[in-house]
Amino acid sequence: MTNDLLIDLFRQMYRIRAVEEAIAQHYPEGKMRCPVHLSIGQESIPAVFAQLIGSADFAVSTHRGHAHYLAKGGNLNAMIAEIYGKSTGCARGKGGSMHLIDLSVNFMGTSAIVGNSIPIGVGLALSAQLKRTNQISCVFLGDGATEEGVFYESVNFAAVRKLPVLFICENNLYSVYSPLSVRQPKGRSIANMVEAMGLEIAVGYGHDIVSSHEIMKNAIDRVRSTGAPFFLEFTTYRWREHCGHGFDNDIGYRTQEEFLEWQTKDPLNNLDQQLRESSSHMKNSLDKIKSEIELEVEQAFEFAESSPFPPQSEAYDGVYA
Ligand SMILES: Cc1ncc(C[n+]2csc(CCOP(=O)(O)OP(=O)(O)O)c2C)c(N)n1
Ligand SMILES: [Mg+2]
Repeated sequence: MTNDLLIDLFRQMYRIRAVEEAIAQHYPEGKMRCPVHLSIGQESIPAVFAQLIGSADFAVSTHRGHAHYLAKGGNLNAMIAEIYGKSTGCARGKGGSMHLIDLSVNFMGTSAIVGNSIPIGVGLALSAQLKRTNQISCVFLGDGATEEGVFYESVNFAAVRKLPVLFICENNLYSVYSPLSVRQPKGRSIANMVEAMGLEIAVGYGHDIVSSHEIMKNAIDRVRSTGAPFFLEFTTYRWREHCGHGFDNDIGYRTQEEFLEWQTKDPLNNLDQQLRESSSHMKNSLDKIKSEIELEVEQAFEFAESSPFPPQSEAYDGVYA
């Protein structure tokens, strides 16, 4: 991978992390009145996705969807304003963190209901097939979502109708406080199960950005050339509590040792170090990228804070339409 590509990956990862760190920092002020599910620690796959997908293709995501929205090119100001419940938000302040959408880049939505966006993503692929648009539909999901019935219905439908869907499962080993070991039989592979349903699959270690890039690029090419669905499973790890701005390693469902071990595998930190060691000029370039991003993030929070709340007269707009 060239240095330019690596620097771009660094930029993508740093931007996503800076946004979510700022959300975590401001959250205790009590102005964001919706739950937030942060994906700090999981930035590598969204960053790789950002490099490989443009705005023409569709994407949908989950309750933990900030990174996917940003990776697809979703408007940052509109996302932060949405989390602040402001009328300038991407869902006009009515949806909050779990209802992100930016139609201008075909980011078609996220949902608070686990598994809910999967059939929507498959339906978008059906629309692309019927209209012969050559778009593909990318469906982000967690390991927990593969335990929902609708996941199997959707995968089956995508296989039978040969739809251009790229499923991207970010397996962060947990569903809320339940590890995979108490939810699925020992030794079962999610990807192998999906392969048995008729899909091509690939599995990767999400924090290896170079191999993840290659795996995802190959999968996107396959979906585009065959028009058929493909399932990707990447291992990753969330640092913060399941829902909220804090940490929850003390409540007993995972150990501090496990958490610290995953921190050493942080793709952002590791890439930062690798790039700095690669040339003496790199430090300045990376510092410049960081300060530009920090300014952009600060301005997004100012935009959100200074935006108006939706008027009461709009309270039921779109609800019973
Ligand atoms: C249908 C449904 N069941 C349960 C929940 C509660 N819930 C919210 S997030 C979550 C965990 C989902 O785990 P996973 O898909 O692995 O995503 P992660 O949170 O790890 O990113 C659960 C069970 C929900 N929101 N919707
Ligand atoms: Mg999970």
